[in-house]
Amino acid sequence: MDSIIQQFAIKGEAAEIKPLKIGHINDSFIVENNDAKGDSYFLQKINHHIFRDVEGLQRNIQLVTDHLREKLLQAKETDIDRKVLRLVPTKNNKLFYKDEAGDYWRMYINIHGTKSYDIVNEELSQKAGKAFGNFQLLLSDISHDELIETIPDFHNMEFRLRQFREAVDNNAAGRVESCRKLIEEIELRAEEMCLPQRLFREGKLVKRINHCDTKVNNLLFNETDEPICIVDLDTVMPGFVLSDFGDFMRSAANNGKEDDTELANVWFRMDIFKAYTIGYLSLAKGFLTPLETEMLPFGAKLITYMQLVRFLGDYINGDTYYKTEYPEHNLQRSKSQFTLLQDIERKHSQMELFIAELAK
Ligand code: GN1
Ligand code: MG
Repeated sequence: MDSIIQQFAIKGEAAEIKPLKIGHINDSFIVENNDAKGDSYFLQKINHHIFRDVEGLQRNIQLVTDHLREKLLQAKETDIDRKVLRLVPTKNNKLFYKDEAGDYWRMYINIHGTKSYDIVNEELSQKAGKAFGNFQLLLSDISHDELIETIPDFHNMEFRLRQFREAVDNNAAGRVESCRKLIEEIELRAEEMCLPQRLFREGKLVKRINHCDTKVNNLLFNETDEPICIVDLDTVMPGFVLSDFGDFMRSAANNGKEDDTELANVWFRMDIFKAYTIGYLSLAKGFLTPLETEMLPFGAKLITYMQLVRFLGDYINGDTYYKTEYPEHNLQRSKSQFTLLQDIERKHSQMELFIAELAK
């Protein structure tokens, strides 16, 4: 590991390297600085089986962070180094390092004095809504063809269903029989969930630059619980705003965990939904179309459904995509997402009513 760190243009000397248990895809480490006053670093081994164009991925991140930094400078913000991620280049001035084993590495300056939450209260949720709304606003003037789709068709539901059906047909791990019921539930909703793709083709729904992984813990808060920085920029790409709204709901408004083994814990929190929506719309109402606003609750449903499809598809494939901690982990995740989905369906019209009132 030392030889990898040596490749990057860090200031000072690296001390302890601590592996972090975050994320289902990449491997992350904190690299402490020998000088306690110096920066510490956030090192990641990029999963290049998933992010196949690492060069393009890193270019995207550089572009997005440069753009955000420029916007904050223009707005005369202070403390900008804690508000935008900063990549540390290699000593040869590249944005990643490929080691002899063929693994890809990248490094950021670790932002000090921040925390993230897996569970939020209403106040934090409202602040998060503003922060993610502002993120979309700040990135709204990047032209779409400047960014590559780091994972092609990432949030395209039609594509995700094709992939899922292929997994079911192949039955590579012989698990299909054991999850027939969930497969049926997925198929029952398949057509409904492809609505955004159809609306897009009809020219009714637009794409904007989205984060595409707005899990609650991808927003860092500062010491006084103000949002300070949005992290995990691997999937910033054009998509429907429903994605970012929906993924926050899926993660933060779930009373239970994404992989909860106690399904009674899993239900949709309207208080978190309401607070986030108020925060988000206070920023986004200036650019959202009436259709986008109206469809936000659909976003919560869609992204929870999509995650169910992705987790169950991975279970059926024999756990080739997400990291798992035990053999049935992806199945447990699928059950939790399905339980949440059902509660979102129950509360869907309440959500629509709330948004209609707000948008008045
Ligand atoms: C993955 O690795 P992580 O936790 O940041 C996934 C997201 C899923 C999420 C589910 C590139 O994100 O799309 O929503 O797991 N990222 C990728 O928790 O597939
Ligand atoms: Mg992520």
